[in-house]
Amino acid sequence: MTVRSVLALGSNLGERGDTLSLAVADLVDTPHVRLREVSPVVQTRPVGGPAGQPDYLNMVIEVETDLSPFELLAHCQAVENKHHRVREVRWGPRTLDIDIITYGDLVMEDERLTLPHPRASGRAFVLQPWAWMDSAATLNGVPVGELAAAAADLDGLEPFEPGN
Ligand code: A4P
Ligand code: MG
Repeated sequence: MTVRSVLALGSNLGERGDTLSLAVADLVDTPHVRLREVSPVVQTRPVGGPAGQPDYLNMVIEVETDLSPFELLAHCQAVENKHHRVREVRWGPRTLDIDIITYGDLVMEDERLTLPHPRASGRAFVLQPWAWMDSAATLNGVPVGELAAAAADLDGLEPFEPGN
């Protein structure tokens, strides 16, 4: 059985655009994960965390997978680790963060994995690229474009032009 899952990627250190492209390639470099859709890349102001950290690049992808939720989480974390993600400060700068936003319609709450992602519904840096990727997408029954329009961080989000 396969399930569709939306993954969100973010980077605000190093060669951000290259990191995101390589991470997408790594995520689907297994027969267990197939790439279905890719959003545009957006540049966003940091939400939370220490003041003065650099802007992020963010994007989302939709995959089809036969991995279980925890297997998919481990796979995402292995790709983060490959890109030298070091966990120091919560919400601090990072070369690569990969979150599972949805896993089919699964709703679960575990300290290692909460689905849908508990903070996604208020974050334009996830919702707006998602809406551009899939205009019919909903989260908790609400169109993601509507959620994006209401998100506090929509102001300051812009399509990323490589070279900036
Ligand atoms: N975890 C629980 N549920 C999930 C899920 N659905 N997907 C657990 C992924 N992980 C999940 O994450 C901490 C723990 O969350 C993991 O061990 C996992 O078991 P982490 O990646 O180690 O740490 P983190 O990312 O610093 O914390 P967290 O809570 O995931 O941060 P957020 O809420 O994801 O925020 N601003 C902009 N503009 N763009 C960004 O991308 N990202 C963050 C991170 C803050 N501000 C940002 C951005
Ligand atoms: Mg994370």
